[in-house]
Amino acid sequence: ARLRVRGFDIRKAWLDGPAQTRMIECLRPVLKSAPLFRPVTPSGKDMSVRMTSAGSLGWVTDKAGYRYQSQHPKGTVWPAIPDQIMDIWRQLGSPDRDPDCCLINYYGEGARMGLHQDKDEADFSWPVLSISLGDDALFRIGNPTRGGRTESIWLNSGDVVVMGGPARLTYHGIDRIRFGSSKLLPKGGRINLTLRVAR
Ligand code: MD3
Ligand code: FE
Repeated sequence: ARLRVRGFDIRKAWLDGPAQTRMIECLRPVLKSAPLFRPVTPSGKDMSVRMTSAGSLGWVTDKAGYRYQSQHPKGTVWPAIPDQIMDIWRQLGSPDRDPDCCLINYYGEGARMGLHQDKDEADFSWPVLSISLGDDALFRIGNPTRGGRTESIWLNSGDVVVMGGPARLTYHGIDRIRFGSSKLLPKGGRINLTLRVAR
């Protein structure tokens, strides 16, 4: 099914079960080379989501601020974005350019992400593509500026969302996950992949 909510293009169950399993398998070596870390906001608060990246650039945050950089906090370059993930960008993202970052967010029990805009990228004309894997997540969609009414929808494993055009700067966040709702990840939780053109 295809849903449009406030300019977000939501493809429910874009990936079937076997494709989701292949996604998790291709992420295993990526996570081995670039382990998940707990980001710290510029104000010094630990985020509840754990993160890492693949691609020439990764998104990081610490006391020095939010940014894209070419190395994992441990000092190594990020692993390449696996072909299986690039294929989804070529189908639903943009044929004109490849993403240079695949941000990998892991939500364990109780993790959430507050309403925010993604604006650390150089050019907002490129879409951002999100792939949900594992537990269900309550996704909240706001407005181009802070405040106002919001809409919430559940994202399930295999759903792909494309944020482009005027929706690119819409506030969004994850209120909560239903921990244990999916059997995809052996330890439970949710992985969200976002493909971005950072530079
Ligand atoms: C709308 N991730 O990593 S994905 C993020 O499920 C982020 O982990 C959430 O927000 C997650 O920044 C939501 C959907 C998403 C991702 C990026 C966007 C929506 C977006 C960028 C611009 C507009
Ligand atoms: Fe975001």
